[in-house]
Amino acid sequence: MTEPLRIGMVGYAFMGAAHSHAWRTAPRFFDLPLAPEMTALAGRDADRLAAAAAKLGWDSTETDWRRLIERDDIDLVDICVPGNLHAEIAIAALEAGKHVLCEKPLANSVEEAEAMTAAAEAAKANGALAMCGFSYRRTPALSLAKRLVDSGALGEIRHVRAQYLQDWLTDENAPLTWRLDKAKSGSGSLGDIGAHIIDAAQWISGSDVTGVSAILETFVKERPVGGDFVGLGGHGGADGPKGPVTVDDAAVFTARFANNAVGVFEATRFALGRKNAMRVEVNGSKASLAFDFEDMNSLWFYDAADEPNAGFRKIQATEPEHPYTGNWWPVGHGLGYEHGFTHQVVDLVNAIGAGEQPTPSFADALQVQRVLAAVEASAADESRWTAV
Ligand code: SOE
Repeated sequence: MTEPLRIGMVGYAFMGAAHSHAWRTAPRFFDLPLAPEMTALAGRDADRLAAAAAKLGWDSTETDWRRLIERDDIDLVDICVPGNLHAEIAIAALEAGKHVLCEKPLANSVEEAEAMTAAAEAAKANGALAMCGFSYRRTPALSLAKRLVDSGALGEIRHVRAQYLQDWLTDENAPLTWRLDKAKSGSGSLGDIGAHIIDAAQWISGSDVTGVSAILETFVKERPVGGDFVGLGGHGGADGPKGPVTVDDAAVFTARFANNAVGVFEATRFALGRKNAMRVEVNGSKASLAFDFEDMNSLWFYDAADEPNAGFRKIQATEPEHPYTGNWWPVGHGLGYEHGFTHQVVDLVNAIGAGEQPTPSFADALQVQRVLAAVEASAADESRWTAV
């Protein structure tokens, strides 16, 4: 009999649905050392919470996350709420001896991220482990990119080009949701999607960003309060009351890495036509690779050792020997957005089972947070070069 791993999750919106799906699916496709049980879901509104628990498959509910943490039948707390709540919940859960999975970005400030990292270090000594949810690391093609860099196939890394392009805020009447409120989200495109490409760039290149020069811009300064919220954006009432957008709409920056590579980063929710173009391109001394989440099962690879003019070759990352893919469908059948979350749970449960630190750790996510802070400081000071 496999021992249970009893999960308590806080939040049940977009990320809550993605994580619920992952907890349910992971043990059905992967052999895990512990059996995840969807024990309790927490949220403030009792009616909506009950409906979400029924739909997503949770056994019980708590209208106060503190109560969730007090429960003896919870082993792991999964945090899927806006960033302003991450630090308080994560630290309380770790102090109570629970494992923690926390959505990205880790926090809304470096100070919070430092406190969370210190709590994670202290908890680790007592056997409780913490991980941050940078789910794109678990996309097979991007994971393959990391494997190729680690194998030395690219040689010395010289350029990292990373973009995260969406367009769901282009409608000026998209409502003023929490993602546009600095007090709740910490920042805009920068933290919401820029954090993903910073993490991916540092992880794949194996090197930290050491300095940046940045521009932040807010194109639409006021938006309707309320309105119909559909998916991420939706449509607000154009004639109703408006409130201020307090975060960036776009973040652009150049960067240096510790290994001497140079980087260019761009994160925006205003790139019309680009729906979820999370892109990473790396140029090394021997080879290059390129990835675009809008074609997420493919990795493009150019090897200077190939015959001249061979061009980039497309690797379909669906072979059984590619990361994660052997547990799914036959070659070429492809995976989707939700699989990244399932693989995240698989890696986390395996690490907990082995008593090893899962990655990205809170310390890894703190480094991302430091880059976010440096970008904001640089942008606020006419793009001055700012050390991380
Ligand atoms: C919204 O921009 C968002 O949902 C992000 O918050 C997620 O982290 C990303 O995976 C998709 O886009």
